[in-house]
Amino acid sequence: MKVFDIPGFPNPLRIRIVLAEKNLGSQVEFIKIDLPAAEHKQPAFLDINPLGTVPVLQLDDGTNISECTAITEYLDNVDGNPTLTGKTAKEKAVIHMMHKRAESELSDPVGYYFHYATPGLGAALQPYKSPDWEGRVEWGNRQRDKAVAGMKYFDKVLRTQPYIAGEQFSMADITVLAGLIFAGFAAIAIPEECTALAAWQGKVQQRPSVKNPA
Ligand code: GTS
Repeated sequence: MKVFDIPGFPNPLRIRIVLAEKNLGSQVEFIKIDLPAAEHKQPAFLDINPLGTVPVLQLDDGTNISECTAITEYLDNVDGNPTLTGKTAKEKAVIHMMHKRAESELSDPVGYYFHYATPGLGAALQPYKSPDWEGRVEWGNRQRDKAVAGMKYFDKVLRTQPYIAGEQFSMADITVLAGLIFAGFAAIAIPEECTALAAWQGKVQQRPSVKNPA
């Protein structure tokens, strides 16, 4: 298997944590894509993922799988023993619900804020981020506010249960964690009152897969 990504970036980190959780890191060859140089927006990479995002998992038969949710589903189920995406119908449904919220209420808005309201990854990528749109900074700032509201939502969730989707660590935890890491990089602070979220972050940061991702 190959993974097209760039080390240290938040969405690639999600998959590198999954690979470590599933002990699959040694089976993967990583191909570095130069995001600040906009390599992911050039025809060669768009042939692999028309949406121009990383990470992408390429199977040995040449199948390209993009979207962290889809990649995680594959990696979690390939050994027949899913530990991150749920075993029962109910577990799967709740994990997917909370995972969608992790993306839509936290990690995606942080990314939009970073790319639209700040210089983002720099000059080479900005032409791909609607530079002529007058409202881009105001919209980006609203995405930052949405991300902060998302942090408050997950703080509330974690006041009643140990993990984002219930009693077990799951891919929803990985996505919230990556969202918080991205938020830190984009200088969006966790509100001080979000003590349950901060305590959870301290706890999941101790997991071996998070300390040593693939
Ligand atoms: N929904 C996608 C997924 O789940 O894989 C999001 C992937 C994504 O946005 N990746 C970022 C990217 O490729 C990389 S990261 O910097 O957020 O980690 N961004 C490219 C761009 O031009 O926005």
